[in-house]
Amino acid sequence: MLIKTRKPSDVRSSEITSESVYKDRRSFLKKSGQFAFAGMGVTLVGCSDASEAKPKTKDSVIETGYDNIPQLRAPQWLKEKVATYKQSGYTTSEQLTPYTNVTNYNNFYEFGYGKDDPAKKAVNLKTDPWSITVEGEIEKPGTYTLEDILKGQDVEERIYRLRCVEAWSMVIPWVGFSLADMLKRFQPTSKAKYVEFHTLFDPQQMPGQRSSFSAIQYPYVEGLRIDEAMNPLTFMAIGLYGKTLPPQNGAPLRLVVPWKYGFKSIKSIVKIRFTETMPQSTWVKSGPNEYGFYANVNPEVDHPRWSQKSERRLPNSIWEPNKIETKKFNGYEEEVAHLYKGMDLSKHF
Ligand SMILES: Nc1nc2c(c(=O)[nH]1)N[C@H]1C(S)=C(S)[C@@H](COP(=O)(O)O)O[C@H]1N2
Ligand SMILES: [Mo]
Repeated sequence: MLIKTRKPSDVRSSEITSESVYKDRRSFLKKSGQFAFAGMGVTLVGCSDASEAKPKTKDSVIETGYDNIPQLRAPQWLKEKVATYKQSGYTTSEQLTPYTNVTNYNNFYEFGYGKDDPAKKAVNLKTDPWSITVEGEIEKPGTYTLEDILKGQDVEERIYRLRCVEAWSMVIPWVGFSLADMLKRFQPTSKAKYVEFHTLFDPQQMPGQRSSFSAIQYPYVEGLRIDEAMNPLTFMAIGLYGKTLPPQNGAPLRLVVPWKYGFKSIKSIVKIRFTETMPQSTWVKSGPNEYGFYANVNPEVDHPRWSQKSERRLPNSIWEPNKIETKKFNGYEEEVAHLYKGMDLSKHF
């Protein structure tokens, strides 16, 4: 994302379609009875022209919301865990971003810089067995298997907006649990002022980590102040759209911090460290004048190379740019503004 400014046209119109268009098309297809599902995992063939409502090839798949979401390769116990999710009060009336966009328009630089690289190259990421090393200022350090971590942990669905620093956004139904629930179990000491997270480092599996021209250093590291980490909004996701997380979205577990730019929501976590001093996060290291530690969504503080006043809500196209105003703290001001009382957010961006 630091490499170049994305143009509004960087979502190919052939990959997306607006909700209303696909709904119209669905009813058209239902009525005409001409359409058979070809299975998921095929790119949504979209258009903004209703006259093209009939799919052209037999590979065409219409996005279907919660129906036909693929069950991915994951251990049976994890699939069952995700399936136990309950609805929660964390929701929004905004239109969900279709599964196709959520899983084919990604940032996961370990698998390349293209938005479609993660979907293509992360397919075989090995996520079982998976364990997480927890260390630093806590009473209960150790290496925990994913199963240990999820044992006795209830999961719920939360529909959150995700606002990327590149000025696009999505609305995603995650499945997971409050990060605070998990962190409390490690019994942080009074010296624990920050929490640092690391993504898997495995160049054999992650082609981006083998590149000598990498824009960022690996492993990918992110961090939160302890009160941010403990805020009820801060979420650990193990699924989306009711199923286990696709590898391109950070399987088997990733952070979701909805009031911050997307780069804080670190994927495929293998290490959590509690520290007394502020972690050195990947993006701050790579460009401290462009990416701050706090990275709170803030329309009043522009990125040095582009405005943060508005965003493209996916899916969009050049005909339907779907440009909306960016909200302070991504619309979660009521829940989190108090964390930054007295701070100059143009300095602590
Ligand atoms: N390990 C890792 N985590 C990452 C990234 C990454 O490149 N590597 N990209 C971040 C960015 S910039 C965004 S916008 C979100 C995108 O999450 P999504 O692809 O699930 O929508 O993941 C974040 N987490
Ligand atoms: Mo991002």
